Amino acid sequence: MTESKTENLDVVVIGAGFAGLYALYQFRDVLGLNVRAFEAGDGVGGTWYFNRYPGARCDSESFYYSYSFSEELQQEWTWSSKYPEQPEILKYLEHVADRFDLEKDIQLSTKVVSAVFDEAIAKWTVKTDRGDTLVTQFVVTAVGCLSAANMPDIPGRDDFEGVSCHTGAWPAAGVDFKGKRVALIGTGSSGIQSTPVIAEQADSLTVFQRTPNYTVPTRNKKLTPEATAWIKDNYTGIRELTRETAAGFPYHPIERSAFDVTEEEREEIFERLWQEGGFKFMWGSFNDLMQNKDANDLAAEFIRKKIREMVKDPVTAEKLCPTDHPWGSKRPPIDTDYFVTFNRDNVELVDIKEEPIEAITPKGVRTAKGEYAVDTIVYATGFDAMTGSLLKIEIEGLGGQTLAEKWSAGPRTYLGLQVAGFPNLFTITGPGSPSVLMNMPVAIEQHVNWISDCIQHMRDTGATRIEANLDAENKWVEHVNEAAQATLFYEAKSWYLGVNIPGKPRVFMPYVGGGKNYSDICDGVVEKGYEGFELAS
Ligand code: NA7
Repeated sequence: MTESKTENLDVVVIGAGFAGLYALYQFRDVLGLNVRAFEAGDGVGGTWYFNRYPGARCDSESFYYSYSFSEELQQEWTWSSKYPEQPEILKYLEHVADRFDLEKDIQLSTKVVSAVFDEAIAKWTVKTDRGDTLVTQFVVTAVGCLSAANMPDIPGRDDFEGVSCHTGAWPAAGVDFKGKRVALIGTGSSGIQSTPVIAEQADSLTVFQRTPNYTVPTRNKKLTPEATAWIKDNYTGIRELTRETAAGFPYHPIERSAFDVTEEEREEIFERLWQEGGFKFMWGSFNDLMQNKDANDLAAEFIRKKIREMVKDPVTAEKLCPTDHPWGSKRPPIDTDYFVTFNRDNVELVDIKEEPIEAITPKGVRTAKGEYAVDTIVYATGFDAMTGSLLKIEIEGLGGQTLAEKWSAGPRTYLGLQVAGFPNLFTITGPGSPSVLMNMPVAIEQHVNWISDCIQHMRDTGATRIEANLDAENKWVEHVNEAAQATLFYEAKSWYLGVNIPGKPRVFMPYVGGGKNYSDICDGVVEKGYEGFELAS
């Protein structure tokens, strides 16, 4: 604890990543409110501050995985490549913080530990781990959907004598793999991105895989001056298109079923998109891959065929072939040289369904078949997604009810923006909104703009308190569930459903209805006088 301060504010923003930085700018510089942001990291950047593992890069292309709110910003910033690496994205966010003079209102290295609503004054009292007490009208969470690292509770984990690190909380000083024997646990996006890079640096790498994953090549490339000029000339149209589409990408998805074409044509389409790389394999191929299992099987089989072609050892290839879930039903990674890395002499794959991990020993990882002695263990084991970071904060709403109590059977929100019983609390990209199923900056800007308009509306009309109505919340939760059940998303044990965290309620958290459809719903709510919300003075 350092010195104790008490401040009166209009808005407390929790987090200073993509969402928190824009929220601070919008509320402070556009609405003119008294705002303070709190950030656990020693620097701004959120996800891009903490996920500095080797090979970390964005899966969305730089020219649309970026802010659209400032024409000057988008004209002055030049991206080096299609899919930039973590250091470049962090530099971009630091530039944004600097350019808009945001840092003076961000308290770094500070965690918000509690927020309690005082009904008598319709304000929140927020406390931090550094002894601050803030009284504020609004609390806006910008804590990220994938920010509470999941360290698996493996017996003996803390007895390991070497270096342990989690991809989502990577040491700022980096980890030296040179000459080391490394174990990597987890084969989601983070494991898939880091495996080839660690394999190049380490003496040996043993990848412990629980579930094989489908991944499509990224095929990153430098942006030429001509491509950059085209992007900068066309930003207006690009940004409009991101707001018009389901996933927040500036591309219209193909309106074609996998069964509208012949087998040869289908192979040719998959092959062309495989060569092109990136998520286009999904939205640029056929429109029924996430609805129709037969269509999905065709894409899945195409990827398995590619794995068998790339991986020389047939036993390893088979272990790497996913068969237990439809392609895309878990968040699909994209990769750079993942599968061919298993052809290296210094890389071994351990299928932990065949030989479960029994313990971490002082010297390494012990499975049912024996001990793997290593110097370093990399946990690429993901996150307590969407709710983890929110529930780490003791949030207490009306009648002393905590958010943890309210969400004991899974998250419940209205539009992913507010929670009944928690007035004047807004959750940027909260559960129940499209969030992680979209290009995040587009989802974030839509949410911040909606919240900002709402606060302005309250100021204009003299309202001091807004709360989601319980009935509207119940209907929205039902709608979010129904939308997911109509897709193949329910067929995977994914973090979308909370299955990766032992004991977490199995509730599909993001809204699959699509970004454009969702933002229309949010706009419709406003047009109907904030339907489903109760505003009061
Ligand atoms: P993910 O996608 O949640 O992947 C985590 C991986 O770790 C996945 O392969 C898990 O296997 C595995 N895992 C999790 N817990 C364990 C335990 N206890 N033992 C062994 N293996 C385990 O996280 P990422 O960080 O890779 O990616 C997160 C998001 O970042 C990604 O979706 C993109 O949005 C960007 P499982 O599949 O659960 O069997």
